[in-house]
Amino acid sequence: MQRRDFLKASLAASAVALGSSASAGVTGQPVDSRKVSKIAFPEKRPLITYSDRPPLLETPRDSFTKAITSNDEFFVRWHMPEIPTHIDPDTYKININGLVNKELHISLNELKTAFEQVEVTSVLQCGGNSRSAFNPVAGGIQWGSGAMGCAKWKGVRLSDILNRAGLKKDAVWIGFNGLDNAAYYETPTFIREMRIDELDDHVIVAYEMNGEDLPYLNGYPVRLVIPGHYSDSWVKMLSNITVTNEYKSLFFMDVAYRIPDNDCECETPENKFKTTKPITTMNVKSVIGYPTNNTVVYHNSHVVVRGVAFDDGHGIKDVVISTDGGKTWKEAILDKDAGRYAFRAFRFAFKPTAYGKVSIMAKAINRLGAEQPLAQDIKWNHGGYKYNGIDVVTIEVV
Ligand SMILES: Nc1nc2c(c(=O)[nH]1)N[C@H]1C(S)=C(S)[C@@H](COP(=O)(O)O)O[C@H]1N2
Ligand SMILES: [Mo]
Repeated sequence: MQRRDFLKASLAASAVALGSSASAGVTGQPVDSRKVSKIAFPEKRPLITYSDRPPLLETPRDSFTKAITSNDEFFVRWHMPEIPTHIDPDTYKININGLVNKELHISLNELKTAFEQVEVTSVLQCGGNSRSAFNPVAGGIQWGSGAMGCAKWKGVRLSDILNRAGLKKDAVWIGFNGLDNAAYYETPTFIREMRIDELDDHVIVAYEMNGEDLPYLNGYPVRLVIPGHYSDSWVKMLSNITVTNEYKSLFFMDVAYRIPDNDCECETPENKFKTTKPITTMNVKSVIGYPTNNTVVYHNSHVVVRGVAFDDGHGIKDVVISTDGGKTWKEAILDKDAGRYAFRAFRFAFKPTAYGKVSIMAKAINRLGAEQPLAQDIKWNHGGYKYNGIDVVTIEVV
């Protein structure tokens, strides 16, 4: 059977009945039972590895039982294969130019001493996280649920830096450029453009992650942190900030990380919607960290389901859990709030009374009342962005 046919056939399967470990594209179940690699990258423990050049590393699902993701297990995504391997912290400069009154060349030392220092705990999630749950398959890396993490970031407000440079009256766009490069000069480097009015005080130029220097693979020595927004705009190894009054049509702004510009943000594989818009703020989502697919537990034992929930900064109001395929839902206990942009860890205790395969579902609801849709109600888009179906893991009760 062709892959496509297989996927069509599996569409008919119930979203909660299957605990299949290896098959891709079972509706609503991201494939996150892939094995971690035997080889570890510098500053990282072994992670799920899709490519080593550029490095594409996913955090295993079982990490998502706690509010902070540690640096050595934090996922990694680069678009460009050429990443500088020698960065001298004594000579590194962030350049601010374009439509500014005064060009700046800020050293790391100046960044840490000549500006107000701020901290924010925030989720960093790729817009393509959980893409493998889309059915039919959507193009791109078939991430499970681990293209995300939450860290405490420290740095300087972007607005403080821009104020020091002084924006000219006609300034509209800001381009952010990292030091990574394409292998061929025709391909663009990684540049993001944002409208100045999209950026607020929460945006920081960060040099610290969970109390340490940023790991090299997470953008050492500095990266943008844009709480509440998908991480394609969180430019790593940030070296240049250019203020302009025209939109430059750069590859990543024009092609990648865009969704249909209609109300449902959806389309079909056959009918691509003509106009697109960038993905920006994150929708409400939860991921179960324990148990995971195929975990074996004893009948009538005390099982504590644990996971994390988050949204774009409105804050999580409730997480509800079902252990009967969605017929009944009970409230999980939320751990203490680590800030509106952070993971909200949750716990739910239950005693399995059935034998065999049992599915556990988690649904997060935010303070606006927005909630995760059922997997079968997820709207499809070509890029496979913004998946936030109710999370499902299927365990074995013996
Ligand atoms: N310089 C640079 N910054 C980048 C990227 C990149 O390829 N180059 N990828 C972006 C995307 S799409 C994601 S998902 C995040 C990943 O951040 P991480 O590797 O720290 O997890 O970095 C963003 N910033
Ligand atoms: Mo991404």
